[in-house]
Formats: sequence, C-alpha cells, structure tokens
Amino acid sequence: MPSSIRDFAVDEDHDGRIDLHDSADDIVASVANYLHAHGWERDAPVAARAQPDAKAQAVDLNDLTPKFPLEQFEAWGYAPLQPLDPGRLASLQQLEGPAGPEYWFTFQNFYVITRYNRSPLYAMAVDQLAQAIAAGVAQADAAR
Ligand SMILES: [Ca+2]
Repeated sequence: MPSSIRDFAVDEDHDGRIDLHDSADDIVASVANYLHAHGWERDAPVAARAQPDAKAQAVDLNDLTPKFPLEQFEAWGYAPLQPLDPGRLASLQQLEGPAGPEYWFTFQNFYVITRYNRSPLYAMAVDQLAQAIAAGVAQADAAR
C-alpha cells in the first residue's frame, strides 16, 4: 500500500531510491522494517500446534491478540506440542488442516503478520513458508 511504502520502505542498498520490484535488499529490509514497527519479537515463535484434551473448554478462537499465557490455556485443556515458555502470551486459532481441524497457539509475531493481512490463514502461510525457506537455507549451508 502507498502509505506502507511511505512509512516503512527503506533504501537498504543505498542507491538513492527505494526499489521494491528489483532490489532484494530494499524488499527484505522494508518488510523487516514494517514487521519491527508493528512489534515483531526477534527469535520468538510465530505459532505452535496445540492439542486439546478430552475436557478442553471452549475458548475464543477468533481473537488474534495474544492475551493469555500458555499456562492458562493448559488449565483450559490445550497443551502445546513442543516445549514453550508457559508465561508466553498466546491466542488460540482453529484452522482447517489436511486431516481436519487443527488448533494452533499464535503469538505476538503472528499478530504482527496480521497487521499486514488480517487473515489467520495468510499469517500461517507466511510462517510456514518462512520455515520452509529457513530449512532449505540450513540444508544448503550443511551441504557446503
Ligand atoms: Ca535502493
């Protein structure tokens, strides 16, 4: 959006102009600047799978703002499938997966992605694509 370009785009390669079509440096730095300005937490998780137990209580699945610590969700019957700080603020999303409904804890960085596009599916796609790219980079680095 023009207002986002005005407010967040940067001339990272210092060639005197912002080029969001052909300069990878300008593109990556501008997106990073946008995410940073909206509260991105460096090296923090974006989302993590949640497993409801048989007694899981109904919770608000539509709020993107992380408001409750993971330990509160665990008390309500939703456990993370990976080790996470029990004090980390989260919200809970139910998304359709290939095998049916999936529950996901979403965190501050997920919320930040939804400042660009409010769709939880969009934010999840961004996170999963980023993880796939990072895994490919790590694999390429290991092969060198
Ligand atoms: Ca430039």
